[in-house]
Amino acid sequence: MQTQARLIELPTIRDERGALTFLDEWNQVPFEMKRIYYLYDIGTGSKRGGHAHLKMEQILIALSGSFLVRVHDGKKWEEFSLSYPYVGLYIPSMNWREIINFSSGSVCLSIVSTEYSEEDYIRDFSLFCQGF
Ligand code: T46
Repeated sequence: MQTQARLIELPTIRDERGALTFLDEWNQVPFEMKRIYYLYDIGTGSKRGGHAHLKMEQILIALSGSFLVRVHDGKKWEEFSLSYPYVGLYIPSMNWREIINFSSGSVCLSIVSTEYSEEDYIRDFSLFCQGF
């Protein structure tokens, strides 16, 4: 299991009609894909996330616009600026994430490894830092 958040450049085919980017399991996505969701119509100054997941692994992609993802692995913060639809941010389980600085009209795609379960969320940062 990988424990570090990292950017993944996604394969992209460009021609005179435009660009097509794809992801497939195990090549670009290091987990079995179970669910997707996306954030949009995000108000200026909004913050999303603010939690860690016990089991869920994730890839975030800025399909449109840009935003900043702050990730804490239990010891330190790391920041990732997402603004290209051909770059994904892989976030392993047990990493805190906060998503801020959304540009107007931005769309954040999330591809994840688990079904939705509130029990998978750790929403208390100090508990998270204690190793939960
Ligand atoms: C994450 C960031 C990037 C559902 O009912 N089903 C779902 O699959 C999801 C993801 C959410 N919900 C409900 C739970 C809440 O009542 O939608 C509502 C908003 O969810 P939340 O406050 O968790 O939204 P964000 O943007 O803070 O976090 C979400 C994901 O929950 C989280 O996994 O990494 O997007």
